[in-house]
Order: sequence, then structure tokens, then C-alpha cells
Amino acid sequence: MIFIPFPALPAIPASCSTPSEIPFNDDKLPDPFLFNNGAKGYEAGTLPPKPPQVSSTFTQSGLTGNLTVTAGFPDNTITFSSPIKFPNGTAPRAGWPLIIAYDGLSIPIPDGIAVLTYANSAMAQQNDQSSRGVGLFFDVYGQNATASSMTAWVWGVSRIIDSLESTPNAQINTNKIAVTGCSRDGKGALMAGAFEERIALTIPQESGSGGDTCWRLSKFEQDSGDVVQQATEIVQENVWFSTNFDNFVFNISLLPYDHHSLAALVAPRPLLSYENTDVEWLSPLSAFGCMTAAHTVWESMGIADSHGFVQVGNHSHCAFPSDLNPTLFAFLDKFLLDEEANTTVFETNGAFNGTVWNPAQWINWTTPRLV
Ligand SMILES: *[C@@H]1O[C@H](CO)[C@@H](O)[C@H](O)[C@H]1NC(C)=O
Ligand SMILES: *[C@@H]1O[C@H](CO)[C@@H](O)[C@H](O)[C@H]1NC(C)=O
Ligand SMILES: *[C@@H]1O[C@H](CO)[C@@H](O)[C@H](O)[C@H]1NC(C)=O
Ligand SMILES: *[C@@H]1O[C@H](CO)[C@@H](O)[C@H](O)[C@H]1NC(C)=O
Ligand SMILES: *[C@@H]1O[C@H](CO)[C@@H](O)[C@H](O)[C@H]1NC(C)=O
Ligand SMILES: *[C@@H]1O[C@H](CO)[C@@H](O)[C@H](O)[C@H]1NC(C)=O
Ligand SMILES: *[C@@H]1O[C@H](CO)[C@@H](O)[C@H](O)[C@H]1NC(C)=O
Ligand SMILES: CC(=O)N[C@H]1CO[C@H](CO)[C@@H](O)[C@@H]1O
Repeated sequence: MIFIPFPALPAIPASCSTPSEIPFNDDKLPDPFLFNNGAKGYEAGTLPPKPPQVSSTFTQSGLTGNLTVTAGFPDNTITFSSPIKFPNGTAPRAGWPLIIAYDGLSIPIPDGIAVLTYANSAMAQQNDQSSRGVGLFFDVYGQNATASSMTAWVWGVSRIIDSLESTPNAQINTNKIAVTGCSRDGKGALMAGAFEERIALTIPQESGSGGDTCWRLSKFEQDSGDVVQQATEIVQENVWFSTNFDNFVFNISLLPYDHHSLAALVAPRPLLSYENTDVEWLSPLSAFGCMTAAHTVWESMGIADSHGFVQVGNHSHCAFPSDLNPTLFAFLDKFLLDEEANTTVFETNGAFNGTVWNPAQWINWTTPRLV
């Protein structure tokens, strides 16, 4: 992937060669306010641009729509369909806001928002190591494409949005599209929000390591005796990340970024993440610390209330306790439905199994004022 840390650089000329690695070595979290001039290939592989062919058909029966996307190259296209569940009633002039739900929705939504279920696991399989290069995406780009499931899924989201933009009779407001997913699909949802700028709101749910946690902090938790999913484990478990990441999982300090930088790519657009301290492998300290680091980016822009974080326990993985509804609905009301809402929320129960979060150990930048 090409990481262009905030603030975004001007477009890189086509002739500009991008280094595949940047000399770097720091145990602390890298300063998200420094430029690295865009190195690619560390973690998630390459995200291809829009291919020459993208077309779609849309049908609707009652409140259920069916968006079918065909995308690829003249001699090689793939076709995939996504069901859309529409709200009852008359669409707003600009169309309905929409949530794209990776592999199905696991959060409640208020009335007035459509839901598209994205079959991301068909786009790029995620069963185990045997899933490498398997899925519709790889039917277009080849089994050996350097993409990972994460980037393949983002590519599919982008083609869905391309198709909605050119399908006015679907009555979707393409300026009001959110993305969500839980656990492995939460990792994917964050990646989509980071790399697809047409996503207006990003809601990863219990995404853990590879999502809203930082690799350095997950390693710290593991080294402190907590049993968490960290980089060395994650590359064994599945094919979410590129094979190149194998070269860094034992040398995390060499990464010139961490996932606070990934989250920062979402800014200034809003990000709301939920975490669950009852599921220890979700790396609870890492999630809180990583999002604390990322929060400085929204703070620097004077929009701290566009970045929410809520970390509670007492529920099973990917369940969504109803006492969390007010924060979720506040974000959906404000950013999808254009209603007034207070979206200031950044909280944790601090249940880190006795491991201590010491910000000074990880964050040594001062947050600038960019407004
Ligand atoms: C959606 O449309 C496609 C293309 O016509 C079709 O193949 C598919 O079966 C449809 N899906 C559903 C659930 O009707
Ligand atoms: C949609 O709204 C109409 C009118 O209020 C109602 O009769 C109908 O049952 C509703 N349908 C669904 C699926 O909610
Ligand atoms: C993909 O890479 C593997 C390992 O390098 C190689 O054996 C295989 O032939 C390649 N397949 C294609 C379709 O290029
Ligand atoms: C919590 O910490 C203790 C002591 O380091 C460790 O034995 C235990 O495995 C940890 N629990 C989890 C779920 O990580
Ligand atoms: C945990 O959830 C149960 C059942 O919903 C509830 O009775 C209990 O009070 C909750 N405990 C805490 C600490 O929130
Ligand atoms: C918004 O909510 C936060 C957190 O509950 C609270 O501290 C703040 O005062 C509220 N702001 C307004 C304008 O009500
Ligand atoms: C932060 O840490 C880096 C690397 O350890 C060091 O070069 C830099 O001077 C530190 N910055 C501050 C403000 O302490
Ligand atoms: C450059 C560097 O630190 N490389 C190390 C990466 O991790 C492996 C496995 O622990 C070491 O053998 C390398 O020295």
C-alpha cells in the first residue's frame, strides 16, 4: 500500500519512483505529522486503480434492491451482486444515505439509512493460508497480484461506489456512504475508510490487531504477558495482509508508520471505533493507545468530535450492547442524516489485564494546531 501520512501530499507525478522501503527504526509510534513521502508495500500490498471497465445493473423489488457490478478489463471481467435493504417511505431528494456492511451488519441503525451487504469474503477469501490469491479480485488481477484481502476488499467497495454514482435510480446519496464491519471485517472497514475518500463515515467494530490497534502496542501487550493477536500471529492465521509483511513482523520498529497513521488517513472525515475488553486477543491497551495517538490528528484540525472511540466489556464478540446506541446514533445522525448531534466520545473502561498505558513511552510529538 502507499502510505501518505497526513497531511496528504499533492499528487505524485507518474514519473516519480516510490522507494519500496524507508530507513526507519523506532520503538515509539512514528510521528503522524511528519511526511514519509510515500513508501509502498509494507503491509497490505497494492491497491489497483479503477479498471477500464465498470458497469452495473440495478433492480428493486419492494424494499430490496440488487446492485450487480461488472468490473475489470475488456478481456477479463468479474461480476458480483450486493443486496440493498431500503428504508420504508420516500427517498430524500439527494437519495438515501447508505451503510456498506462487510459480510453483513452487526450494529443497529436508525430509520432512514439503506444497508448494502458486501460479500467481501467472495471478493477475497479469508479462510486460512490457503486463501492467498483466491477470490473474484484475483480472477481479474491474477493469482499472484500483490494485493492482500484488505486491499482487494477496498477495491470492491470502490467499484460499488462507482456503480452507485452512475445508477441514479438506486436513489443512494453517494455523498453519505458509511462503511462498517466487525472483527476481521472491522479491520477491512478501517482500511476502506482510509483508502476510499468517498466513504463519509467509517465504523470499525472490535477490529483489534490489524484494525484500530498499533502493531508496536500489540507487541508490547504480548511481551507483557497478555495473550493478544499481534503481527507475528496474524500473518500465520490468515491472508489479510501482503506476504511482504512477513518481513516486518519480527521487526515492527522498522515500520515508518503504525495503525494510528492508517486511522489518520481517514481524517478529516469521521471515524468511530468500538472495542471489547472482554475479548483479550483484541489487544485492548493497543486499541486505546493507538486511537489516543490517532486522535491527535483530528485534534490538530479542531475536529476532535469527528473521532470517537468506545471501549467496554461485558458482551460477546461482535454483539452490540444497546447502551452503546447513543454514541453510534449520534455519529449516524450527524454525518449521514445531517442532524444535530453531540459526537464527542472517547472512553475506555481501562481493563488492560494489569498492563499499563503510559503515553509518554509511545508518543513524543506535540500536536500542532492546523486551523
Ligand atoms: C441480482 O442480479 C443478478 C444479475 O441479474 C442475478 O444474477 C442475481 O441472482 C440477483 N440476486 C438476487 C438475490 O436476486
Ligand atoms: C411501510 O410503510 C407503510 C405506510 O406507513 C406501511 O403500511 C408498511 O407496512 C410499511 N412496510 C414495511 C416493510 O415496513
Ligand atoms: C505465482 O507465483 C508462484 C510462486 O512464485 C508460481 O509458482 C506461479 O507459477 C505463479 N502463478 C502465476 C499465475 O503467475
Ligand atoms: C493476563 O495477565 C496474566 C499475567 O501476566 C497472564 O497470565 C494472563 O494470561 C493474561 N490474560 C490474558 C487473557 O491475556
Ligand atoms: C453485564 O451485563 C449483564 C447482563 O446484561 C448485566 O446484568 C450486568 O449488570 C452487566 N455488568 C456490568 C459490569 O456492566
Ligand atoms: C458533548 O458530550 C460530551 C461528552 O458527554 C460533553 O462533555 C460535552 O459537554 C457535550 N457538549 C455539548 C455541547 O453538549
Ligand atoms: C522522538 O523520538 C525520536 C526517535 O527516538 C527522536 O529522534 C526525537 O528527537 C524525539 N522527539 C522528541 C520531541 O522528543
Ligand atoms: C534489520 C533487523 O532488525 N532484522 C531482524 C528482523 O527480525 C529477524 C528475526 O527476529 C532478525 O533475525 C533480524 O536481525
